[in-house]
Amino acid sequence: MASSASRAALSSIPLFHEKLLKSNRILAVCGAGLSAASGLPTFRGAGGLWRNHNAVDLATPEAFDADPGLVWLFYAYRRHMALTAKPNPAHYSLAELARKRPGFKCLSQNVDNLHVRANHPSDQLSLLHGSLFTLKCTTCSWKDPYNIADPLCPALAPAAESNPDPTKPLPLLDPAQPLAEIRESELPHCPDCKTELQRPGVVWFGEMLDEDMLDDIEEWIEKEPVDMVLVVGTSSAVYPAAGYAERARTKGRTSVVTVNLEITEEDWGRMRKGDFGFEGDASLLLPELLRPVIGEVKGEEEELEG
Ligand code: BJW
Ligand code: ZN
Repeated sequence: MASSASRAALSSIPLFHEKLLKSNRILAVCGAGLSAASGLPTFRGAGGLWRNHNAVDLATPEAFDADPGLVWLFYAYRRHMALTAKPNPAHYSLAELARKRPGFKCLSQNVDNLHVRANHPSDQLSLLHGSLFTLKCTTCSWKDPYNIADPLCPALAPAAESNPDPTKPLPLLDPAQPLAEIRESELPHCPDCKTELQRPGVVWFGEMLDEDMLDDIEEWIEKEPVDMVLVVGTSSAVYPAAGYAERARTKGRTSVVTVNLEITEEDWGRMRKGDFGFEGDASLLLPELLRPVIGEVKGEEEELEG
């Protein structure tokens, strides 16, 4: 465990600002906690249940093969939620950091499109796990890079309904209310091969991330030493994302900065001299932490166009 003296240094905003102002090559690794203040649930811990299913268990090719209707409803609901959500000050702060620091690159595991809607420069953003708004064929190479139809098809309409009684859970989310069975024939099919189902363009467990994107990230890390890695709102439980902070570390130079609602004793114990840990809501912390570089950030959203 870090001693109380070093704990004070690890969470010192003035020391962090000093390091930030000297940092040009900055990497961020973001997760679901970044979008929590936008009202989108995280995967693990509270909020990680969808009906009586673990969200993580639905994010697999096996779950889709076993029950494509159920998995499509889960994703249709997440599309609807993400479309109704708005980027929060954390998304806008990272987007502004990208404009102010050309040497900044943001790797995000989030599939909700909120970085894009916060106008994060696209050449400084890698969406590790794809997007809820990309559709692809389960089998052939057909892809629709951006589709925001909501509902996507009549069978998925229950996922796009507003709550008739906000004092009660949405019927779709109440495990006590049975789901209408969705037949495969009612789900969206590939317009090219015609026979196969469409699926969300996200990366499920056991699937490869986009290889060109992984090569770009490797090249970026290898190019020159990294001054700072911001690890924001992620449990760092999923690879390869979880490995990038240590992968980018040059001993004695790189500060790894954890910004998370909860920092465990184990996390504090793993931090090294020059690292930082800030415990709290990323939407409040990031604007304050990045202020010396980004100033006061006013969020202006990118228009959604179908
Ligand atoms: C706040 C907050 C607030 C809350 N402010 N903070 C090496 C070792 C072992 C295993 C592997 C390995 N390499 C690869 C693997 C296998 C596997 C893996 O990592 N398994 C682990 C379980 C160990 N990885 C893969 O399969 C990946 N593919 C791959 O590597 O291919 C090659 C290969 C395959 C097989 C073997 C070896 C190599 C693909 C991973 C795909 C992950 N997909 C998902 C679903 C995406 C689609 C969707 O969104 O539905 O991605 S799973 C889910 O987890 C989702 C997330 O992006 C991801 C990470 O979750 P995240 O974002 O960290 O969320 P949470 O909920 O876990 O944490 C939220 C955090 O926020 C918490 O810490 C809160 O405290 C905090 N928080 N509110 C700040 N307001
Ligand atoms: Zn197809």
